[in-house]
Amino acid sequence: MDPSELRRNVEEAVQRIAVIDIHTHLYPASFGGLCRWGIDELLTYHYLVAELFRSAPVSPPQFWALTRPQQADLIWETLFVRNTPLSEATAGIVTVMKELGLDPSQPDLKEARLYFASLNLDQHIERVLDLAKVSELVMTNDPFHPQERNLWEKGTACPERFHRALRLDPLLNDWGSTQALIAAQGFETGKQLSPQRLSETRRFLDQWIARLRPVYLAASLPFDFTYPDDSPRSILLRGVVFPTCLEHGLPFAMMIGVARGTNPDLGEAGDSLGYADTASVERICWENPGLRFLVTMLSRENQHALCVAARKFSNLLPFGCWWFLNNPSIVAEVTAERLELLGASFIPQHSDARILEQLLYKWAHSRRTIARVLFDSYLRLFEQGYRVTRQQIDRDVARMFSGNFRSWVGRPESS
Ligand code: FIX
Ligand code: ZN
Repeated sequence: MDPSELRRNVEEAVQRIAVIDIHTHLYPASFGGLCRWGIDELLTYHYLVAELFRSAPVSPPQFWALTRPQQADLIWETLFVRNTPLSEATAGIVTVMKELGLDPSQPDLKEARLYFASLNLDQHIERVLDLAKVSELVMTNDPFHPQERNLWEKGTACPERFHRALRLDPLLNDWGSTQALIAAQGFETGKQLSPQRLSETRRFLDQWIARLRPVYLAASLPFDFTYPDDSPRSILLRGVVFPTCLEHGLPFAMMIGVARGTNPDLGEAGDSLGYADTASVERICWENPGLRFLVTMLSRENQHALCVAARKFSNLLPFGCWWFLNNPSIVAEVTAERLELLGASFIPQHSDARILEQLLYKWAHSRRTIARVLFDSYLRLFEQGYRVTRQQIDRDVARMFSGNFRSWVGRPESS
C-alpha cells in the first residue's frame, strides 16, 4: 500500500474500532437523575460554564440563580449565537448536534428541546453508544455520595457494559470527615489510624467491592500529592488501598494533578491544575510490583515524565488525555510522545463524559487526532521500506482501544 492507502487504512481502522471508555461519569437510565443527558445538560456542562463567564457580563451568583434551561439559553446565546463555537467544548456541541441531525446554527434551543423530549432514554443510550462505537464504559462510583449509595444499597440494576469503578477521593483526600461517614455505617474508624481501624476500613471497601464488582479502584489526587508522607492518605494507601487491590486482584487508577476549588464561585467549573510529582508514582509502582496501576496526569508538563516512568515500571499503564488535555492539539502531542516512548503499550484516550451525548464528540474528535498521529508513526516505517499490513494496523489499534485495558483488568474478550 502507498502512503495515501496507508493513511486511509489507518483512518478506517481507528474510526471502526469499538472502544472501552475506561473513565466516564455516566450512568445507565436505571440510575435516574444521575444519568445526565439532553441539550440543557450538555450546554450547562462545567467546561461551557467556565467559558460563559469570559464572554458574558454575568456574575457567578447571577448565573447560579437561573434555572438550568435559563442557564442553557444564556450559554447558547453567548457562545453559539453572539460568538463562534471555536473552543473544543463548544465545537463538541456542534459535533453532537450534527451526529443527531440537529441544526447547530439555530438562534435558540426550541428544535433541540423538542427533539430530546421525543426520545426514549433507553433507546437513546443504545443509539449514542453505537454511534460513538463505545462497546463498554467504566463509571465513576462514589460510595460516599448519598444518592448513589442509596441506589446501590437497594440493588438498582446496572447493565454489564456499564462497568463500575470504586472511587475513593473522600477517603484519601478528606479522611477527617470521611471516617465519620464510615463509622456511621457501623465500622470502627476514627481520625487517628490504628491497625484495627485500617482493617475496619478495608472491611468497608470489601463490602463495596462485593456490591459493585468494580473493574478497578480509583482516586483523583491533588497536584501536590506526594508519597510516602506522614499524611492519613499515605497511611491509607499503604495500609488499606494497596492491600485491598492486591487481595481482590484489582488495578488502582490514580488521576493526579487537580487543584480542586481554585475558584469556588464557579462550582464544578472552578477546579484547576498543577504540576505534580511523578517520582511519587514511581515509588508507588516500585513498592507494589504485584499491583497494576492506571495513571493519568492533568498537567501537560507531566506527560513526558509519566511516559518515562512507564518505561521503568511495566505495572504502570498511562491512560487518556485528561480534562484540560483533551484538546486536539494536546492529544496529538501526548499521543505522539507516547507512541515514541511506549509503542502501543498505553491507552490513548478516555472520554470523561458526564453527559451521555458528549461521547459523540469526545470520541469523534479523539479518533480523528489519534488516527493522524498513528499514521505518522506508520509512515516513518514506510519511508524505511517497512511495509505494514492492515492486519498489523488493526492489531495495534485494537490493543490501544481495548486490549490493553482488558489485560489490565483481567477481562478476556468474551466478558
Ligand atoms: O476527577 C475526575 O474524575 C475529573 O474528571 C472530574 O472531576 C472533572 O470535573 C471532569 O469531569 C473533567 O473532565
Ligand atoms: Zn473524571
